[in-house]
Amino acid sequence: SRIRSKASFPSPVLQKAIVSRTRNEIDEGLRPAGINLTAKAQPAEHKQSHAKVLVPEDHGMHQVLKIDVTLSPRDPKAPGQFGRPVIVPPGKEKEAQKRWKEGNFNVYLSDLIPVDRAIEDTRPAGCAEQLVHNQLPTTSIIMCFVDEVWSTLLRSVHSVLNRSPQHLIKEILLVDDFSTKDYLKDKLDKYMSQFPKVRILRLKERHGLIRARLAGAQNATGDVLTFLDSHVECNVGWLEPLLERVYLSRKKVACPVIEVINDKDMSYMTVDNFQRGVFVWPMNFGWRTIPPEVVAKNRIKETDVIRCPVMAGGLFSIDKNYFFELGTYDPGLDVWGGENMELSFKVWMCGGEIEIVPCSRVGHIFRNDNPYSFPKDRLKTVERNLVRVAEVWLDEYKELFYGHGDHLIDQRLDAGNLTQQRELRKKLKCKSFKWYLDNVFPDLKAPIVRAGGVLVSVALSKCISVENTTVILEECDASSKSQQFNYTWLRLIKHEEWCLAPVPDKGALKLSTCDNRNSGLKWLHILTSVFHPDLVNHIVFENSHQLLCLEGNFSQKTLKVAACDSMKLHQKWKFEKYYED
Ligand code: UD2
Ligand code: MN
Repeated sequence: SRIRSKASFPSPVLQKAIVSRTRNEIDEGLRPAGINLTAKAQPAEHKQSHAKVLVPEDHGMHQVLKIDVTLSPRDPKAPGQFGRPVIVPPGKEKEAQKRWKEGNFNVYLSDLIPVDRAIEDTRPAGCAEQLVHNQLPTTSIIMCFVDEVWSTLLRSVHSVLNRSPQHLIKEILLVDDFSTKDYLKDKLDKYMSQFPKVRILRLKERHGLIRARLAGAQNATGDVLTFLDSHVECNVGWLEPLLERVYLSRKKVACPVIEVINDKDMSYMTVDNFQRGVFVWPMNFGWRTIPPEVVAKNRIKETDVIRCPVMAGGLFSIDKNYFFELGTYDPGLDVWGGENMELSFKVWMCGGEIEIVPCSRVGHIFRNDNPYSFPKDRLKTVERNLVRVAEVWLDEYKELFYGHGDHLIDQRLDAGNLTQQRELRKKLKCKSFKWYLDNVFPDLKAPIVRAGGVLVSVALSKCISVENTTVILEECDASSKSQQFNYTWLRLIKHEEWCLAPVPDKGALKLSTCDNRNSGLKWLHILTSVFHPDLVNHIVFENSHQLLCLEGNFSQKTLKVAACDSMKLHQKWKFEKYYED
């Protein structure tokens, strides 16, 4: 369905061979907050470790975090260790199946895997040697959750604690979005109390992930906000490359490469390099690989930062003050979905940048369905969110969003009050969506109308021409102004500001003032044959009882609507140009 952006996720690639690890072993000791790992934080300890420091500290930079090579997983033989796939033990299949729905992934296996398991260091070669500034800003990690599975929530937190330089983590804010599960109350409080940096913020009612993140942001004390989902595993050295980008420019929003924690066997899988976050109409997020020839021609390296038209949404670092300057998220967005589009457009159009940082990698459990309930209908919630985004940010291109949807939601859906969001856009002096398309996402196909030029009768080779407030058939003349029509995404047949419409109950035609919401003006020009193979090239008007088709009569130079008939050549039409693929 249109809102499951993850369907377009590229096949979660090459599970990397499990190599035996002699260097850079990941620390698997349950390491409570308070142990420093970097040269910056604790130079003395760092010198003792085996990690090499290439550049002395006074040069102002240091290498990204290396985990002390002398540390090794507590239990190297434990299931899932090093990110290996796990198999449900014989006889336990039923139980595993039963527990699947607790999180819409293999919860049974997750519970078998150590909460601090090691995973492969999947970074491209060169990342471990990269330098970052000593003066990196601190960050608050914000993790919202609603009824998250115990073991995955813990694994998320441990991966942050164990694989981040201590001094950069101001706090880990767990925002409990009104969970119903008992274990997420006292038991969680007690468990997390061993980690002084972990704070739990409990919301008194369900906020949805967007407003839950905002609650987290309002309570954060770090310089940078780093948002994470509650079922992730941060990989070695994940944090510093993100903060480095924000440090270089406070208007950079830095995203890690999102890798895949397999929902069935819980293995940690890497993904292809050179992927950008993009969207396709009607605003579905997806990843698209930069074509190999572009990579070659521009000598793009695997470690190079990638500019992204949109972010996936869940995992990113943003300067806290900048986030508030941008007006945060639209707080009118409900529960789930669309907020990644909103923030992406806002950042780009209002002077910022969104980047994927290949040296930062975080695994995430991609699931086929949300494991929690939506207070209202799920589809409607997401569509409403997207309508808010479209109405505020897409300018004239919003028609492409509506036109690609399954139905014309702008007519029915109350997206709520948008005044504040529109004023914010003005106040921030943000650029147009056209600018965004030209400069940030030039490869998006976004023709402003579907078809245009002269409208030719296939059988008669004559063209429709405007005469007073109606239309007639004439010799075609592509240069004639009165023969120019556009077929819009909202299904209007437009001549300048006038729209073609049937006169109700008469069969005759007229030109009326255009109105995107008036169904009395909407035509379906069928170009492909999926639903109505018999009506390809027809121009169909649907009234309450039947399908009417635009029909030409050359001897009388007239046009009318009549019952659709797939055999009638007089009902077949072609525009001069079609802008879709
Ligand atoms: C993706 C994003 C996710 C968010 C989402 C909506 C990634 C990896 N994930 O879907 O972060 O941007 O798209 O556009 O990019 N949650 C709440 N309250 C709610 C619903 C969810 O706290 O009412 C939490 C949830 O427990 C999870 C996070 O919000 O930690 C994201 O939800 P998700 O994992 O269901 O979203 P996902 O990964 O399908
Ligand atoms: Mn998620």
